[in-house]
Amino acid sequence: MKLNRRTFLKLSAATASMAALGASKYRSVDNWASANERPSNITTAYSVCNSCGNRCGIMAYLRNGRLWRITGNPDDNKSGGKICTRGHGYAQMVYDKYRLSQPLKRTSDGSFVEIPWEQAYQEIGDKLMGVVRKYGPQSVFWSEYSKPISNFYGARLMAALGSPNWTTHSSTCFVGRNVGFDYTLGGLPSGDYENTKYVVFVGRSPADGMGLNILKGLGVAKKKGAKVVSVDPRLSYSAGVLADEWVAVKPGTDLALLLAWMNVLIAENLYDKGFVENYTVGFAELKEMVKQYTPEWAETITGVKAEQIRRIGRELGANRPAAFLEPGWHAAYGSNYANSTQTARATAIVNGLLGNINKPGGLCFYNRVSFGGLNPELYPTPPASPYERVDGAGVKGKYPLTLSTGLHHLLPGLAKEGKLKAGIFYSVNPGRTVPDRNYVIEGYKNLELTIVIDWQMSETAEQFADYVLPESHPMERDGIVEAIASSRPQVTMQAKVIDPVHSGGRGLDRIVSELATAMGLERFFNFTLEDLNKAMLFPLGLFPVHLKSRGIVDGDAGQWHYEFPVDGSGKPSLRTKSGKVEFFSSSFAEHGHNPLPAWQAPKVMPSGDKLRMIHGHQAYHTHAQTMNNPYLMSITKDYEGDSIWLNTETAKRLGISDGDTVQVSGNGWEAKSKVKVTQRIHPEALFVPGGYGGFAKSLVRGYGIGVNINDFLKHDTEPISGHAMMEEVLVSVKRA
Ligand SMILES: Nc1nc2c(c(=O)[nH]1)N[C@H]1C(S)=C(S)[C@@H](COP(=O)(O)OP(=O)(O)OC[C@H]3O[C@@H](n4cnc5c(=O)[nH]c(N)nc54)[C@H](O)[C@@H]3O)O[C@H]1N2
Ligand SMILES: Nc1nc2c(c(=O)[nH]1)N[C@H]1C(S)=C(S)[C@@H](COP(=O)(O)OP(=O)(O)OC[C@H]3O[C@@H](n4cnc5c(=O)[nH]c(N)nc54)[C@H](O)[C@@H]3O)O[C@H]1N2
Ligand code: SF4
Ligand SMILES: [Mo]
Repeated sequence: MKLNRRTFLKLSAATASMAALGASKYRSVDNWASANERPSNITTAYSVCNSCGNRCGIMAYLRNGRLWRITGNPDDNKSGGKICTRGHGYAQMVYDKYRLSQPLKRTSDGSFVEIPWEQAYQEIGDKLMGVVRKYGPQSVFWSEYSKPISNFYGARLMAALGSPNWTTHSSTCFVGRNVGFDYTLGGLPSGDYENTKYVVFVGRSPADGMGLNILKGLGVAKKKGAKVVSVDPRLSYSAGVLADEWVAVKPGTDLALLLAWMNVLIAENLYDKGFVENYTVGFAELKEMVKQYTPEWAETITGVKAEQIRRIGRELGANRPAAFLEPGWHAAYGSNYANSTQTARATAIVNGLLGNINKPGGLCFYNRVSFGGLNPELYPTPPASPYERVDGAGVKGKYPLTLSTGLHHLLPGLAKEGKLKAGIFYSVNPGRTVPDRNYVIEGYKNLELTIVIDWQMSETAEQFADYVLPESHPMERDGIVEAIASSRPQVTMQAKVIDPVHSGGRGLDRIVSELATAMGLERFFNFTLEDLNKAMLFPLGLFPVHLKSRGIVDGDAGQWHYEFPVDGSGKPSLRTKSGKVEFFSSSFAEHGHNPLPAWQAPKVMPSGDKLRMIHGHQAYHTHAQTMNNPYLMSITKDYEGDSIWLNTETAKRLGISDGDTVQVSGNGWEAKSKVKVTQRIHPEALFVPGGYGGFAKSLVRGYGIGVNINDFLKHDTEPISGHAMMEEVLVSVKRA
């Protein structure tokens, strides 16, 4: 598994090409645009990139009113004024011929016909109210990829109907991480990247699963000599470009590594004693438990040499408090393994031992701006639903510890059981992004009413929508004001920068308000998006026009200090039960879960020629939504980005060569793929990139290209935070 940096840099042609796209070509636009010689047919406008959860500030350049280029907004303190390849590609989709332009209704032969909006509202409204009357409001759900606009309008529509089931994508993304951190640190802090001396990424690759704030901060820290370690079964592009050391862990075993670091920090007295004494609970129990988890023990589980584990543990201790384990997002403990929630707890605990909370170069809970809201006397707030969530999120005896955003991968099964009867999908494509294709499709097909709101077709729309409502492209509409969280809190908003290309599309605020009106619920939507934005900005002394003309404004959230949070009487006030870092979680114990993150193996383990299938994001694609994007798909073609990765030794043993077409089988699913044979992947793993394997016929540019890990997964749920398990799968591979 050895590889020197020079060979790697040659291999990373894809990254180099993206750097070229992102840096040299567009830098010249910035320079040119800031000069005073801008021709009069070029105008600029500010907005926010809607292509992923990072929501970077952007500047749009229009030539004769047509979107021409976008660049990062230099005032964005989080992104540092940069945008990624996907930002460029996403924006250009406004002019794509495959965009939806009119509401669609499914006919009896399964095809779709265009219908006017008024008819769509009337029919959907009647049917939705019919479902509510017949089965109760708890039989209706909302599902979304969490976005500011739908967080508000989706949740409000469900409340107006009396449904408790407003749901986001979180159970296939980050819920294990958040629950682990919430019950240990009382929330999810950010890394103080710029000031750190030592950072360990455990299954987080910010140059693939883009995190521009991380890349920006590390650029500064590395110039000051900071060390970066990447724990990843794969030498990711982040590991290759940013890391000083790669820890090639066996996938699914990160918990053992983390326990061994606790062991080293405690056994060698490298932890922060003052911090542990004042600001943590459960140290004695933790100390007792981790005695057994020596680096030698962890080597037998993780495959990482004991000396390497011990040395990194010592380096962490020597650099504290300006050293941290990055909180991660999806891969190692967001929603992949049976041990993910406890792995997230363990990550948070190592940080607690390092005493790095709110310290320079550590993990910080930054201030956030506080928005106002609509005056309920003028704009009545719908009452909270009296029913329990059908997916069991927050429900005693089911998933009481999980987030209020629900468990969206459970919904198809609940539809099959008849507990859910109607659903609205906004900016989410479970037909392609949720594990177990057959479970998802067969489940959702039982719904009596399915509405998809998107700007293009999707597997979800094709497979089970009764109505598809076209939202206008984000470049064509305003959004809700939002906070940018960083050491300097800021406020921004997604703003309309071009006139709509199609007259048929509408923004979600309008779609929801008009649909609610068709159902007689207009009293809860008697305001415009502008009214809402004004109400939210009021306490900040701002108006939407300020954000439209300036893009980003610094919010007044008070001076932020590097201090452990305390209340008025000086008592620790983290948002945990005790106000302190909880090494021992009494909440976990109360609900029958281990209060300490003892070693727990993942559900399945590779052996012989059975390999673990793992996945990860690709710098130039967003999940499955960019599979029909001609610009981004051309990068896939140029760099054979849809190839799966197989380790050189493993490939040799199986008689497979680089570039071969292989057959992959597991859990009753089979698929063919091109293979990239490389030393950059653990011998027991097979890596599947991104969200390929599209099967929506109307998304022609991605149809049938590559494979998708979800096809090889069987529906399953981790019991503590209730997330999906997206890497608990073994496959075999042979030459096709
Ligand atoms: N195979 C595979 N599965 C995955 C992942 C993966 O990388 N690979 N990643 C996992 C993770 S981390 C996550 S977060 C989830 C994401 O899961 P999803 O949210 O389902 O994924 P996406 O493919 O990003 O997009 C869903 C849909 O949103 C639409 N859309 C985009 N912008 C807008 C908009 O402004 N308005 C409307 N109405 N629609 C819009 C897109 O056209 C697309 O159809 O997937 C998870 N599942
Ligand atoms: N380009 C791009 N950027 C994105 C997104 C996108 O779709 N495209 N989506 C955004 C979203 S919603 C998310 S959730 C984040 C996700 O960002 P990340 O959390 O970084 O997630 P992944 O890309 O899934 O995986 C990161 C790394 O984890 C490794 N990995 C896989 N299994 C294991 C394991 O068992 N242990 C360890 N230690 N490592 C493992 C993979 O090889 C990969 O290099 O990215 C965000 N940014
Ligand atoms: S990271 Fe890229 S895709 Fe995500 S918001 Fe920023 S520019 Fe857009
Ligand atoms: Mo995600």
